[in-house]
Amino acid sequence: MPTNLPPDYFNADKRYREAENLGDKIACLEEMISLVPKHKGTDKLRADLRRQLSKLKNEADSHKKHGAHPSAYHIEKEGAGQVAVIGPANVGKSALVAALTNAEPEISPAPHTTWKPLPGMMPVYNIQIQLLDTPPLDPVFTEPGLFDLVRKADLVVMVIDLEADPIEQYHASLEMLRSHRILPRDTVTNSPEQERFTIVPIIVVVNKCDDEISDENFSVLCELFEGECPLLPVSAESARYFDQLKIHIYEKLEIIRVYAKPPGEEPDLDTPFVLKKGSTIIDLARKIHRDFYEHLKSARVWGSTVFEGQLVQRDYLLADGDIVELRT
Ligand SMILES: Nc1nc2c(ncn2[C@@H]2O[C@H](COP(=O)(O)OP(=O)(O)OP(=O)(O)O)[C@@H](O)[C@H]2O)c(=O)[nH]1
Ligand SMILES: [Mg+2]
Repeated sequence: MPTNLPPDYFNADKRYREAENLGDKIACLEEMISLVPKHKGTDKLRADLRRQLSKLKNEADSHKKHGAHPSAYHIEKEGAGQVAVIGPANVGKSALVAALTNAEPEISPAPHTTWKPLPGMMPVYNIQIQLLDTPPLDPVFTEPGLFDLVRKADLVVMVIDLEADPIEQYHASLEMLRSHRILPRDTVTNSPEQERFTIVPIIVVVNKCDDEISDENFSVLCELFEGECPLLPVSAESARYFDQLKIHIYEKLEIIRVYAKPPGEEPDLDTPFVLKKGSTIIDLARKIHRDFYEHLKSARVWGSTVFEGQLVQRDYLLADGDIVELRT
């Protein structure tokens, strides 16, 4: 056994052995792989773990084909991005997901209403983003699957409650994430210790900002929060600030919408291709079809170029809203 494996590795290993379903086993293995320090002495261990992981993933795929149920915490990504809505009990996570998406989670004044995650699709501009309602963050009741879900999400929306103790809720939630080696991207300092953490982009949302009076309380909260992180107000009940929240989610996902235009035809502006920010012509070609990727001869762009319909190179950096004509 190689030396200098961190204690967390053994915790993950223990959970891996105890895990009862494939989804949880895969998540634990992925965690273990991320925890093994990279040096010659661990080459064999890392190779063994990877082999095991690929075996389990194959098994999971064949289960899926035969209709077996994966973990409730494993939710297939759909749409332009997967956003985990997390936070303490009763802050209004389910109310927000219900108001912003087509999902119909149970909402109740009693804490711990939600017991398993539920997806819903939220329209933003002309695309759909997947929101996941989740059970509350709670030091006693939260299942490890919730942290796996957070690690895999493209973005986390942490909800706190203006009417409760939002500062305490924020710190407690952050601490729970940290104890599962998850850090908000904005707090990353590049210290060696943080190498073993999963870094996730997080938006902190203050719910129950229902009216002007709560806006004043929100301003006070922002002052107290100075130096921590930006806060976004919202009210699931009265739909206040929904547009602002949706745009913020879109921007934080760091995606762009690009429209393909067949030569000599109009572009279809209703169905964009969604790409990561920083994508190029060749990334778009790859996304559309293998043939385009392999046989791409030229590309013209309307939008971010100096001239309309300008000929560009394969490594041309695309921008949100660009219209692209690819020729093979
Ligand atoms: N005033 C006000 N109440 C809200 C708002 N959003 C939710 N609530 C109320 O807050 C309570 C909790 O809402 P839920 O959506 O069930 O909260 P949750 O975070 O999903 O709770 P758990 O599933 O227990 O974690 C309910 O009584 C809601 O009606 C809001 O924007 N304003
Ligand atoms: Mg709920």
